[in-house]
Amino acid sequence: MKTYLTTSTAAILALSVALPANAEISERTIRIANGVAEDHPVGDGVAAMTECINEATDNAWTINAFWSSALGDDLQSAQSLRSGTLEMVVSSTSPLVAIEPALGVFDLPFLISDEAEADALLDGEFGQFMADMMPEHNLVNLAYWENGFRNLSNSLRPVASLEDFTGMRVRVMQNNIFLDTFQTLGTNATPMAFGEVFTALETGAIDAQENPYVTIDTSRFYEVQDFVSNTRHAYTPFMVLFSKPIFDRYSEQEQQILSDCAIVGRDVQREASRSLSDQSLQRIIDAGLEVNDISEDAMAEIRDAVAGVYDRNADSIGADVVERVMTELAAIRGQ
Ligand code: KDG
Repeated sequence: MKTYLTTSTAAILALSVALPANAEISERTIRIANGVAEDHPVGDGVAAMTECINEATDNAWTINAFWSSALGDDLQSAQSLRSGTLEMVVSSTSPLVAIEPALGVFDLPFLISDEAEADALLDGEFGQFMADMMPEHNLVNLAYWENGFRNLSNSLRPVASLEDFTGMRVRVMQNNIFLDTFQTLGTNATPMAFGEVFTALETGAIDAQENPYVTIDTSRFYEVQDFVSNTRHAYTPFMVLFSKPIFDRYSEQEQQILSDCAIVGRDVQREASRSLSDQSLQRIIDAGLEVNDISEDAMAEIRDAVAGVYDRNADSIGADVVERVMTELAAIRGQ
């Protein structure tokens, strides 16, 4: 596992050294759940966060990460946090709509255009507005990490137009916005937990799934798919969530260490996600998959087809939340 000592980690170190001599740091064990494999960029973020925590606590804490849904899927893990039986999960926002419907805002098709917008939105006022919804669900969001821009993979054909989606059996994350989007595109969409996707593709129970290149690579979906089409139809954030019942038992200094080190992990994880993306794409191509772009005209037709997803799901997300994200994005874009 790679290790990092970044400038921000050094800053954290300086802070931790400056902590009052009576800083309350007890011995702790933190278990981190996630659905992706350890060689996914989440692994880089966890390594950097762990190094930061070890330095700040003088190795008083033990960090144990569990990969590939070993402790359950995103939603199951988040429920364990809420009951105080698990410390941390790095989860996509999408399956958590079952806990907080407003999180569905991030699943609106083509909402975010690029990584700079994603960072500005998530690390700014809107991200804080969404994070502030978590404590009422017994969750604390420490940081937003990057799942990334999602592309369609399938075993049938290149998707180069709206018509090419027709009838395709596509697995989607478990929420109504993704279901609406892919049903509107003409597919036979099936909500499914991430841990079930590889087997469903391998057995032919489904034809397709959609995820960033780094996930198609590190979860080895390329072994059971033949085509990848560059739809970039949504940007999914990860939330680095902590159990509030457990968090509330930590001292202020310990809570600050968690928050600061999750941010250290964020910067490393995003960088790894973006630098690995091209390598993952090359591995997908080297594995023999056909990767296609989609023409501007075809993308315009696809975007138009799913534009109605916004209005149809505004009530379930919260009309104020949708309005707020659009206003924030307009400001980020200088509009
Ligand atoms: O824990 C993260 C994964 O389980 C999952 O959220 C990844 O994007 C993902 C998906 O398609 O479910």
